[in-house]
Amino acid sequence: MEIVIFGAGSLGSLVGAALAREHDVTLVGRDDHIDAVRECGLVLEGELEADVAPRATTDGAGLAADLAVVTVKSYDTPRAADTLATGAFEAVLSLQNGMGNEGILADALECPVLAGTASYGAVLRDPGVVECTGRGEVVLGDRRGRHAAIADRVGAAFRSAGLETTVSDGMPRRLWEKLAVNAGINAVTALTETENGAVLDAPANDLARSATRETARVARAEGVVLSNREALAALEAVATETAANTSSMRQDVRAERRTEIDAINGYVLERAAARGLEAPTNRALAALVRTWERGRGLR
Ligand code: KPL
Repeated sequence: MEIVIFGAGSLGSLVGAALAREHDVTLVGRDDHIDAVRECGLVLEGELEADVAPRATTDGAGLAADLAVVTVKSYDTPRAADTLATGAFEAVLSLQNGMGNEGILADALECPVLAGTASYGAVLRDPGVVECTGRGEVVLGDRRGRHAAIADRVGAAFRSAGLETTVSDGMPRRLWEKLAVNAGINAVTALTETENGAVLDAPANDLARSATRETARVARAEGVVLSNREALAALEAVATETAANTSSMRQDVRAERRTEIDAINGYVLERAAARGLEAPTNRALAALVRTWERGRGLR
C-alpha cells in the first residue's frame, strides 16, 4: 500500500517506521528530523524495531497515495486538512489525540475519513531515531459505520506491519474512552513532571480518576454508552501498560511547545457546558495548562 504519514512527530514516526517495513511510506514533517530521515533513514528502537528508508518531505502539498495517516497535533488539523485537499487519497485515517479531528478532515476532503486511536508509547530520541516505549494498540473504524471494507483493508495493512490493530464498528465509544484516559493522564503528568504510572497512586490518582469520571459522564450525556467503571478501568489499564512512559503532553511541556489541552480537557469542558453539566476537575486542569501556555507565549 502507498501510505503518506502527515505529522512526523513521535507517534507518526513510530507508525511510519513500522508501516515502512511492509509498505511504501512517505513521511511529511517540518524539522531537522525530516532532513535526518532523508539523509540516513529512520530507526525505530525499543519494543518495536525497524531500520527503514521511507521518503521524507517538508512539503505535503499535492501528494497522492492509497492512504494518508494524519498524526499532527490536534490544533494543526485544519492546516493539515487544507494541505491534504491539494492531493489525492483513497482514504484518510486520523490517528490523533482529542476529539473532532476526523470531522474537520471529512469537511475538507471527498474521500472516506476513518477515525482512530493509538496507545503506543513513542518518544523521538534524536533526529531520525524514534523509540517505542510501550506496546499499545491501534483501534480504527468509520465513526458512522460506513466504509467497513476500507477500514478492514487499512486494519490489515497495519497488522501486516506488526502494529496491534483492531477494526471497530463502535468508534464513538472508543474515541470517548480514549479521551477519558487522556483527560486523566495527560495534564496531570505534564503539570507534575511525572510518568504515566503516577496517576495510579495517591495523591495524583484522585485527580486523574475525577477527570476520567467527569469525561465518562459527558460522554453519556452525548449519547455514548460509557460507564464510570469502564472509563476508570481503561485509565488504569493504559496507565499500567504505559507506567514508565512520558505522556505526549508532558513531552510538549518539556519541549516548551503548545499542548493539546483544548482538544482534551478543553473539549470535555465545551461539551459539558453544551449539556448543562459541570466538570470542575477538567476545568482546573485546563486552566492550569492554559495558564502555563499563556506564560510561555504559546497561546
Ligand atoms: O495517548 C497518550 C498520550 O500520551 O497522549 C497516552 C495513552 C497517555 C500514552 O502516553
